[in-house]
Amino acid sequence: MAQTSKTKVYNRIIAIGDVHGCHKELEELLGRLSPSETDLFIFLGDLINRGPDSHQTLELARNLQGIYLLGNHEQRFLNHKSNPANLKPADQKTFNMLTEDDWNFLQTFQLTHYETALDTIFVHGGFLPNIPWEAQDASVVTQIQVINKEGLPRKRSESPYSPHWSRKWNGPSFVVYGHTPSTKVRRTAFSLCLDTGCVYGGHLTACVFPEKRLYQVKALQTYLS
Ligand SMILES: [Mn+2]
Repeated sequence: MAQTSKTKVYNRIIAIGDVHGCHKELEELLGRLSPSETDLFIFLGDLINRGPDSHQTLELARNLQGIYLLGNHEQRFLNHKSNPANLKPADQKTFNMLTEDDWNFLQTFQLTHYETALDTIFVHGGFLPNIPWEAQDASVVTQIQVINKEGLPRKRSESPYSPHWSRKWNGPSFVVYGHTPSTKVRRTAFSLCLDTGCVYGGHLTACVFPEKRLYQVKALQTYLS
């Protein structure tokens, strides 16, 4: 049985990778998982934007018993709520869909979640090695992909020959994350990435703990290339 840091005991802890507004795929994935009162869902961030319907995605997610992690997209939206002119042009469609309830929900998203019984940290982007994970900035944990020669966090596209942060992470805690899309689930001894690029026509992936069983739904189409 997977226990959480809250007092309640859950049978399953279910982590879900980047949904990016792919509400139909999320609905299908949830249908296959058959959520119950004894499940805890952990969304790994970037629930919104890019895909077809961020509003419906947030509705599906918030009706579960869940923990919702902040992705770089949620962070950008929250930073620009008072000044949407600073959002990227492609963000406008999502911005126009969000209701007051959606905004209130986004404000509850947290940076990290730690499960004691699993000795596992859940986060959107990841961590720098050699710094306590609890002490790392929001801009690092929501955005890191690779680590450059100077030891700084960068996007993969900015520093394509630099190693992924997960290659440098040697625990001791296990990390489950999203944000760096791959066609397949990416693993190391101390990490697991569940962003399998649904919005790019890949898959939406869930992982059920403690057994680490994967569930995947194929994207209905390529929403973004
Ligand atoms: Mn992201």
